[in-house]
Amino acid sequence: MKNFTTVEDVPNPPSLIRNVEKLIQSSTQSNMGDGKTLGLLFFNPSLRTRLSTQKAAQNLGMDVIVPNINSESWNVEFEDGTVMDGTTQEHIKDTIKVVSSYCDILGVRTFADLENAENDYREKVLSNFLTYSGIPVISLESATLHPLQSLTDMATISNLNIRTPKVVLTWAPHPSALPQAVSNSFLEWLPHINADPVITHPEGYELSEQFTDGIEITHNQDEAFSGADVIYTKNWSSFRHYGQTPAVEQSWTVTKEKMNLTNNASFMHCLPIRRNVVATDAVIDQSAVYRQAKNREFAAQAVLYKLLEEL
Ligand code: AN0
Ligand code: CP
Repeated sequence: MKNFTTVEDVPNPPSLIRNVEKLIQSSTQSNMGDGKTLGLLFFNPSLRTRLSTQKAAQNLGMDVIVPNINSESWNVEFEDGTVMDGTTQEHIKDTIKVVSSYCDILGVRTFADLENAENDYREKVLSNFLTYSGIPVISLESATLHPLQSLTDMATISNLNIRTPKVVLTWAPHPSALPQAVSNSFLEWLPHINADPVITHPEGYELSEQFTDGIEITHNQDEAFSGADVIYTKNWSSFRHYGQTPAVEQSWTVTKEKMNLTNNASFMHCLPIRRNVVATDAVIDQSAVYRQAKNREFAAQAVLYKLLEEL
């Protein structure tokens, strides 16, 4: 494996998912990464991705460097061909070439700006990393995908040992506009496990057909929840009216009453979660979310291992 930015970078996704499951069942350490350095650049906030990826690298004997790129470095220019006589001091191309010269593998978090669908969906920032770094690149959530989260989610669902679980991706409310990345990515990975998927969201919140093609979609959340084994919850902003948050009539917050419609489903969410907005305290407190968060470490470890094998 050369990079890890989409499921399409992975030669054998089911095998990688199995490797994560093995680590979930029995964690291991190795010296595979001795003398190797992982660099992590976060242009957006993170708790889980930052810590789980650092921990995973340590489990493999790697050194990790994580500059505070937004607060203690130069202001980065992302536009090509700009006359840099304003507030930005260093071009992203130069940042990438310099940082990668100190590293063997480079991770980057760069969220969607939710202003221009074309720029976000052609992964304007991430593509610079693939072009200029010259070393393997890991997405720590890009404008449109979050593969470390999805790999974790697939392994967490497989580990439930349900033959063909009914997996529901449900939209839930949020006070601000969020990217589609977690949901797109979840759908991109789902065909690589045995699952019967259903998507439910209010009208106006259709995801890109690139990811939903062939999957049942309903605007009736109760109907979707009926008989579900997994309730995967996420807010996202509109794809069609890009980055907007059209008003929604009824409540889409996941409650105990709604969970009672399911087949005793596991409630999953990538976190961070707005309590009593996205889902109620009672739902979150009895959910799989902490297991999911812990499994991020194992997903990152399995990915780093694969990249180190080919260095
Ligand atoms: C981000 C998102 O929705 O993409 C990160 C999730 C892992 N969430 C927020 O910004 C709240
Ligand atoms: N789920 C996730 O990626 O969390 P962070 O944004 O805290 O890294």
